[in-house]
Amino acid sequence: LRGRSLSVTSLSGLPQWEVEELPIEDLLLFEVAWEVTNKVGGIYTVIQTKAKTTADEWGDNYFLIGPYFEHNMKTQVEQCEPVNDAVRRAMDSMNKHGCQVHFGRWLIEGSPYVVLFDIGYSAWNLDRWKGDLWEACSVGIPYHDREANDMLIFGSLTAWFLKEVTDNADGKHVIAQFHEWQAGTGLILSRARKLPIATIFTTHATLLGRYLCAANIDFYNHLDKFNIDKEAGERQIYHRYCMERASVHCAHVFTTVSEITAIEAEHMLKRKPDVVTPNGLNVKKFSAVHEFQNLHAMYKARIQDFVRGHFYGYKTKFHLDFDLEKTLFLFIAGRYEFSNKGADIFLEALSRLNFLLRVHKSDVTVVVFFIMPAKTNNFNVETLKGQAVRKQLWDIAHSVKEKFGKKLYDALLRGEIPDMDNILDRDDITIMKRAIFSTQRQSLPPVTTHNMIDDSTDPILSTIRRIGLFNSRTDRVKVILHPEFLSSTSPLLPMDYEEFVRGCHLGVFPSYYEPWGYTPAECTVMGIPSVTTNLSGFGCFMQEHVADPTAYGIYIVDRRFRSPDDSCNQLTQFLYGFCKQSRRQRIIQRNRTERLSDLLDWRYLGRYYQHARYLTLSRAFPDKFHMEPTSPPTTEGFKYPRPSSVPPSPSGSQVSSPQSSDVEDEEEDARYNEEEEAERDRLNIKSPFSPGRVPRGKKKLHGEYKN
Ligand code: G6P
Ligand code: 1S3
Repeated sequence: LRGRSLSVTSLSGLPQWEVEELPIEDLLLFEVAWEVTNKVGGIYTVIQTKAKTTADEWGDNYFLIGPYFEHNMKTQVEQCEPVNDAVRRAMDSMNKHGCQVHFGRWLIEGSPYVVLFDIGYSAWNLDRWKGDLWEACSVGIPYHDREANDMLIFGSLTAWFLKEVTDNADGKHVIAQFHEWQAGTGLILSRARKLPIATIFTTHATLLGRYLCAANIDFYNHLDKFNIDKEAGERQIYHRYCMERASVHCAHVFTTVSEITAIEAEHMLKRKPDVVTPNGLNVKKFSAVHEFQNLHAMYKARIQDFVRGHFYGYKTKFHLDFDLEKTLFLFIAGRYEFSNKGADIFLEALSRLNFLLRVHKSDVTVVVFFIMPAKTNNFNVETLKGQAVRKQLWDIAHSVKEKFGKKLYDALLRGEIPDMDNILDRDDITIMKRAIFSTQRQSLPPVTTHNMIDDSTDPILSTIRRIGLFNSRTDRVKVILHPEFLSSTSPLLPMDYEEFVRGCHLGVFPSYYEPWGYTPAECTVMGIPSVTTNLSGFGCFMQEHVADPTAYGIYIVDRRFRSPDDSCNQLTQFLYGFCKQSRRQRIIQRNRTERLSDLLDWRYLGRYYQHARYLTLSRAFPDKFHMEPTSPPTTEGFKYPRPSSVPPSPSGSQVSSPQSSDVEDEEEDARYNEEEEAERDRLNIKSPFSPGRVPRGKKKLHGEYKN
């Protein structure tokens, strides 16, 4: 039977692409990850944001497999009975044999089905399963590595479940995609048992890459020189490394999230990925064009309030002496891996920026937030006091304003203009004076909001001490370490992460080790410019697909071909250039940044996953599925064009970011209008993905499907 492929038209000018159509009704798709309903790191974001696109495509034939945790189940999953016979029978059989398998709908967009295994409940099988793994691939797991043991239980349960499903699949073909080494044993055991499933293994980072980079080794220039077994052994992760490498080599199709990680994988794991599947996001468009700009203003006001409290003070050398209207908010956020995430060069660049702003007598102040979770012993008193003082001043101002307003109103009713000198009585003045006096402080605003457990050895605090960025009055760069993820219920900074990002001006992520890097991607879809690097998957992707990333507010630091000092200087120049922009220029830049969202939408990037699925089917069941030789799909050569209002300049140079100093107001207005017009034009383009999608259940076959 000859199938056909579907030509997907472009999303706001993105390239067309032939997408393989699969006979979904004859297939079952399982995606296995430790982070299903379980937020640990970036893989959670991949699975959670992609769920809607995959569920739209696969409907009731799509299942996610993950670990069961009571809290996650209660808060994120609506329990229900499986409709699918094979899944129901598999669960029943396992539950009858001493396992606890839970089923439900994950309450996220797309509401995918989830199958969750209780790891602790099945732990009694551990020794037997260790034996199975040894039989399958001669990998032994030491008893003291609790995490690896848990992963073995998870993998063994997954393989058991898939065996039961395939036994009951009633002719349906099964695809199973396993994410990262944690899910890998499920794949190894399935293959060792010769289960009739098409498998995909996706790595989001390599174990050795992460370890070696964190040790400050010149990783990318020595990729082919490492004795990998020895390196893994020395770090006591040899067994984990073996689990990872065996998973990679057992899979019909091996994928990773970026070109840079593909190169790394080839060297560390000795297999070239078959497909690169860049990470997307579930991009939501507001009906109002500039809503994201309004949200920026709204959330910035909330951050300003926090800053008012943090830098409170009166008539001492410590008081809040900078203009919040000329203050920029920068931030770095993520897993606390000091050098891998680039916190080291960021701090160094901030010290240089501070110097530049001071010598050029800039009136701009930069407040930089480090949102990286570390061990703490709650908020520190000084930080809490700052917010309490601010609140007190606010309350007093409010009550005096009420009294003042009433007196003014009464006077006007009497037809008089009140005597302004006497409108406030002595008590009011006393209360206000006392409030002002109470805001005196004897120390500098703290550089951290929490009591740090490892205060003396903490790498961020140690670097701050060394470079001397202590939030003193003369510093134009102020630093605040918030060593906890943000939450809207925090008594200090009650905002969730998304609100905070929207309120900031620039996200700075100068990572050294970053297979993809969701943080700058999230900034982009919210219309917030960001700094990334050419060692991050996201940075490379943008470099490849955007003609002039800087013009769009994507600053890419070269950490691959420059020395650390040169990279740091480049970062400093990016930051300094950003500080010199006028408000108007920042608004223009945000508009441009937000325009790149389509490129990061799963509706566009999901097709790489589609391709990987098709490829694995054609390898696992070659007599049923046939892969066209024209694949894999590629966007090679496609570049998002330079914004129309940017004058020609060397690509990637900073010149293309809208600079304030040399742009006349009139010229600037003209550009602004042009930008606006272009944006309106863009919005008239109807997205082909919404109404044009092939409805579920009406999929056509692709390639040869002989049944
Ligand atoms: C948004 C709002 C504007 C506001 C601006 C501030 O664009 O719509 O009303 O003036 O943000 O921008 P800034 O970069 O100074 O925070
Ligand atoms: C990994 O999480 P990480 O922050 O440890 O996977 C993410 C999702 O693919 C990726 O964005 C990130 O770069 C990796 O490092």
